[in-house]
Amino acid sequence: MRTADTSKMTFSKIDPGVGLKKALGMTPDKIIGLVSDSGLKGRGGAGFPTDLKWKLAANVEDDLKYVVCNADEGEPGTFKDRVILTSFSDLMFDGMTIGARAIGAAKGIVYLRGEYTYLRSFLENKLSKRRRDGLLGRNIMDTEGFDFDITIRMGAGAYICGEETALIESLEGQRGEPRNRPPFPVNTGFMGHPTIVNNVETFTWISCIATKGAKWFNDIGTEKSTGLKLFSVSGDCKKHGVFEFPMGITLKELLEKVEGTDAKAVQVGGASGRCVPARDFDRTLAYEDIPTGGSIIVIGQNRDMLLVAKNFMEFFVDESCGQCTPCREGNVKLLEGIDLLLQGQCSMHYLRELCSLGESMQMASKCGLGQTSPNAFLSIVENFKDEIMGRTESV
Ligand code: L3W
Ligand code: SF4
Repeated sequence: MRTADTSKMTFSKIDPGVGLKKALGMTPDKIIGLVSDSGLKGRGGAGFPTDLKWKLAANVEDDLKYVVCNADEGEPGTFKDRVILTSFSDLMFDGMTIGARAIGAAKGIVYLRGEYTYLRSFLENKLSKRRRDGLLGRNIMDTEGFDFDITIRMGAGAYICGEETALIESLEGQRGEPRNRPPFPVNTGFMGHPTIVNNVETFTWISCIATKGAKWFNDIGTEKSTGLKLFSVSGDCKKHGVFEFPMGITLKELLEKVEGTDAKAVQVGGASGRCVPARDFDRTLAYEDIPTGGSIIVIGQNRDMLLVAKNFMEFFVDESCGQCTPCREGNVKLLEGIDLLLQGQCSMHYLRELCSLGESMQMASKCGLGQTSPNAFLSIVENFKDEIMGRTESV
């Protein structure tokens, strides 16, 4: 059964416009202070403090600044942003508008995943209504001198465009290939101007924090990982779908809620995440323990872990942009190695070489894709030693 019972989500209890009105009554500094007090960290996966990102962009002197919403939700097993875009887009647009006020931006862009093209006209209609209601355009909500508008731009199906600098390249009309960082987008972003790139969910929580207060959010979760989080749950459990849980929930608790306690492992964080074995289900989903953008793939007892690793590695061979050698060549070599293991033709020595290659990719790849693509393979070899080593050539 696949569900997204949105009525149980906090977002369904927040009226759009309320948080925005409150935020527009504050100075930009105060807005950033509110975000800081909430402890909110990026919900796209990397967990960078949202207040710090906004402060860095606010501090740069430039007449042109941009707010970009990363709606290029492409991580395998992740579909929570689609629920927000479908059911709570006004809260997301409110959050972008609050961000614009905080950093001094007049333009916002939603970079929408190519596969979500069907949502484009729906979102455009929402934006038109916001313009009619004075929530976009000149002097928003009668705030003298605060002008801001949002446009929607489409991705074309490349996973790499979820990486913020590849996303910006794509917005500028170039191939979606990551840039070197630094400089970070907060300094040199879209068209060379300061740009904050935040995930759909991050902007949506901003609206809730502005409505209910920083303390409300900060009181939930752990000290270093505050607040609530949406999780996309799929795989070998009885309840699939999008669920809201507090940060810091253990995997065991989560599996009880989705009726998947018999699992052999959970892949946390999608293809780029780590495979956590059952013996570690007491660990928490939190930035200080197991960080995640919210993808939870439950792996049942009967699954062949080598095929699980193969599935993820095939994805990365397809999605690597090819710009740097460790990722372009490394993913292909890891996939070939998995095939050798499956055929019983991989020696112990070569398996060790493959693990060493994966570690080099983590260190030497240019962007998050290549730095994280070996994670699934490495964590499966580490956590399922008997199952994997039993497949090596006996000579
Ligand atoms: C200013 C500094 N800003 C870091 C900012 C940076 C970015 C954020 C996180 O993604 C995972 C990876 C992929 N001054 C800064 C700074 N920032 N230091 O903080 O940065 P970072 O480097 O920790 O992570 P990352 O490379 O952006 C790492 C996955 O995220 N990924 C993201 C996809 C997201 C979507 C989505 O939201 N729809 O698709 C892409 O690679 O898997 O594990 O904003 O600028 N000193
Ligand atoms: Fe491209 Fe991979 Fe290098 Fe990133 S790590 S720049 S996706 S080749």
